Amino acid sequence: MNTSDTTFSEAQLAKEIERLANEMFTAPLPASPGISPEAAIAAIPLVETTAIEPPAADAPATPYFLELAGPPAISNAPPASPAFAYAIEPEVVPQVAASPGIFDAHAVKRDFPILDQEVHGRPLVWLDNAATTQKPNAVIQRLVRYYEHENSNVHRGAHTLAARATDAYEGARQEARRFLNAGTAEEIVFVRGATEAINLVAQSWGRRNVQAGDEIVVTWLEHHANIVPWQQLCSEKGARLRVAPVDARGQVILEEYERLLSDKTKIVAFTQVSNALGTIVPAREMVEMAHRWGARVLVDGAQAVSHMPVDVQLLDCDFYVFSGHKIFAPTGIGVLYGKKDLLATMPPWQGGGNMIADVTFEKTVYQPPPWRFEAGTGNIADAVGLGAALQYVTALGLPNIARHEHELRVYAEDCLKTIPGLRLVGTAPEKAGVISFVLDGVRTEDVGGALDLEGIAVRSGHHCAQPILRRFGLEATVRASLAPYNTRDDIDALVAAVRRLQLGRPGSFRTV
Ligand code: 7TS
Repeated sequence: MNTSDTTFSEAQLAKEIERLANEMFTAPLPASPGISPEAAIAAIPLVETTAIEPPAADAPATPYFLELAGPPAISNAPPASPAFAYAIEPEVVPQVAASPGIFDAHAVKRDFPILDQEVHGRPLVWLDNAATTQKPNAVIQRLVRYYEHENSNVHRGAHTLAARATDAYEGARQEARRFLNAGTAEEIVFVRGATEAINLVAQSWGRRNVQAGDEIVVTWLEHHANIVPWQQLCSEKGARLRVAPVDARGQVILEEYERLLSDKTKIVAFTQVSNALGTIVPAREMVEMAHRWGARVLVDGAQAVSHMPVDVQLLDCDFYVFSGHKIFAPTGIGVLYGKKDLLATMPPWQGGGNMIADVTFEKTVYQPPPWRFEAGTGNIADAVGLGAALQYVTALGLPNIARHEHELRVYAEDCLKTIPGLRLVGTAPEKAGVISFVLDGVRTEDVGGALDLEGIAVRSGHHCAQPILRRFGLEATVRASLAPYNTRDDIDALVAAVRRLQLGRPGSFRTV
């Protein structure tokens, strides 16, 4: 199929991609030998836990014994002595009018020890932030403190370290609540990352609420993590995946999106910022349109949270997901936000310790959310690290970050556009943090390799978002992605190296 803009209308393209998406994923899932873990869990009778007995009067009145005291009491009070003053106003889109002059990217860079090194004899320039971000001292030191002074399992134990670890873990949940402006910390579920969060919703909410003939709507911008779990669900249930198209600049075509919605739509799942193009979608409007049809909405914030203030109450989304490692926290930890009443209707998707209130061989009584969804020992230390990262970002100020990155991106795009044979991919007016391009006559992996030889890290490939690249007739792009520690020097280094490559003179000419 020819995906050039001139051959197909946007609507035809949308239909074609939707047909292919459904065709590819209607094959039945392979039969698993024996009983699957999901089936085993589904076979355990679900007992709603709103009727959990309160802890006995003589039970210790601490949140540290999940098994004895029921769920820990979570309050929304801010920590007694916050490390930073939280000065931002929640916003849905970047506020680029933050106070000028107070943001110093060079100073921010000094917070990140990994950036102070040479690669191939050149100062490292990290422009692969959409894949993962580097970690500031504040996060590294928080992990050190945790392992040196606090390490224990949580919610179980009379000893001091168990209490410290529990406080630190639940404190991080509070931090995530504050960061997203969720109504209560019970709406914050710790997961491995955005991928796991989406799978959790698809498996737990989706299996219970999506039936044959129902529809799930995504957009053409999605990362595979926000496509595959829904395809799996559609395949299992006989539901249909529908895809909202984007225009030639990489913006969701709202009229087409709206046309896809109907009373068959059970859930809409879309990314707030495209990882491949950087497009910021009109999330609040899209949530509202979906809600008019009674559909639930999941917003994938993996590429949004480090670039713009997010307020889940303002967005009014039902679910919001993000990965810690893309916002200066460790890998292996992330957040699923879900509206409290909605989470309370959802069965667990994994069974085990920590998520139960009572187990007999006949039945299991589950904890209420969020613990119901956190089976087994969680990633305690990295959750604590996530809390430190969110504090760090808040102290920098997301409006400042948004303004700085906006200026840097516009500067980079203006410079790159002057290079003959370079094509920017994704030119929406509202973008965050991502500059994707291809260079005539040079393979993207060769661009990536040549830049690496100059100490510059970018990603080249399909960015786990093949449908959107194919929408532009491409299999791969080179992607430079920004963080608050990037400077104009970094952009100058990138532009100079790409220019040399384009002139056929790859090599070691870099002077910055
Ligand atoms: N959603 C979006 C929009 C993403 O960009 C990514 C990861 C994910 C979900 C999945 O996040 P994970 O932490 O669970 O893996 N995106 C990228 C990327 O652009 N390059 O590497 C990973």
